[in-house]
Amino acid sequence: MASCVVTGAGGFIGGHLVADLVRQGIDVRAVDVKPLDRWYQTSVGVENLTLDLTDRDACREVVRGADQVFNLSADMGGIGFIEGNKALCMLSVLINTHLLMAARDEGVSRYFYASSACVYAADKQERPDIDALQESDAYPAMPEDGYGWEKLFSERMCRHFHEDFGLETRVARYHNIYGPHGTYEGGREKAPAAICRKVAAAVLSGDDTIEVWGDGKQTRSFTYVDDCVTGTQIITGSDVVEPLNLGSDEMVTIDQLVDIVEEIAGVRLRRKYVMDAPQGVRGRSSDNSLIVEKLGWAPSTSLAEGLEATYAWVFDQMQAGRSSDEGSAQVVPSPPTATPTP
Ligand code: GKE
Repeated sequence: MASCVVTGAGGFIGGHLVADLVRQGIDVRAVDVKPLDRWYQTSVGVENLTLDLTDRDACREVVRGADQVFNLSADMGGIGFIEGNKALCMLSVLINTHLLMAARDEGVSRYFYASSACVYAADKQERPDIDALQESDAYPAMPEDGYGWEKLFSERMCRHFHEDFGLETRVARYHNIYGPHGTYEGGREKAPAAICRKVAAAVLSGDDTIEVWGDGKQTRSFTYVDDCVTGTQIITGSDVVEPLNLGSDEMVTIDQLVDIVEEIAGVRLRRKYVMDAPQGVRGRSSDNSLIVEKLGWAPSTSLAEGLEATYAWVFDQMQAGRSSDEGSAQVVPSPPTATPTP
């Protein structure tokens, strides 16, 4: 019997989560809509399934016999993708809705939903020097159009399945997760991977200019994938039903992000600012007071440290001529270690 189901397991965060669960000796059933040869990572000893979870019967099949469900599946990407694909992003509502129904009907004991900082109200993110976002800033609701509305709606669906049906739901609001084994090209990539790709391309080609979307003064906080995987499990194991930020509170401008990647790569490049490219909100960062108060934990990997690993991986992929969609690493689990606790 699989004790954990991870949906979106062929994607970036899902692949890392599966690998970490397997390292702890946990039985995992991994699911993605993509064929297995396009999963970003696969782990040895896992039941891997290719299924379309917008379909209600598929959700029931996947959840059957499982103790915990981690729902990380969604049609999504960076701002370049979500601004131009609002309907596709909103269709992910089918996945979470059908998975919740299946989890309720099959007696799942814990259900985790991966939400996003895109649920936060636009009027709280209009300046680069915004106050970091507290969980209460999601209301009155004015989330990112399309993607953010779907995330906010699905958060509430989790809440009401808890209140009305007693399903133990847990929700994290991810703040721009980055790291190795993620998308770095093709249109869905977020800023950290995109900037790593652009700097690596300049290094490999000898070019001295890169394009940066916007004026470089917009701000974000970026969260390293290992923190995301740890935080996801801590939140799932906790008794906190309300959504919690899962994000770094190290806020930087996009120019500072580029500075750090340039320093890692050992180059200085000319920046061409593209003002008609998608830019999203002007400022965003995570306020971690609530997660620290409730769980005594918050992400701690510095941006420089996380980008060092990310740049090295992106550079290697590009140098080897691999595309980010080719699928790749097979992770062989090391002996089990202790499950993270708050
Ligand atoms: N993607 C990308 N690619 N962004 C760039 C680039 C580039 O080459 N150059 C500069 N940027 C700028 C964007 O214009 C934007 O202002 C900022 O970096 C961050 O873009 P992003 O990483 O694509 O995505 P956002 O933070 O705006 O939004 C993402 O938020 C997450 C939650 O925090 C969303 O796309 C969601 O994927 C996610 O939920």
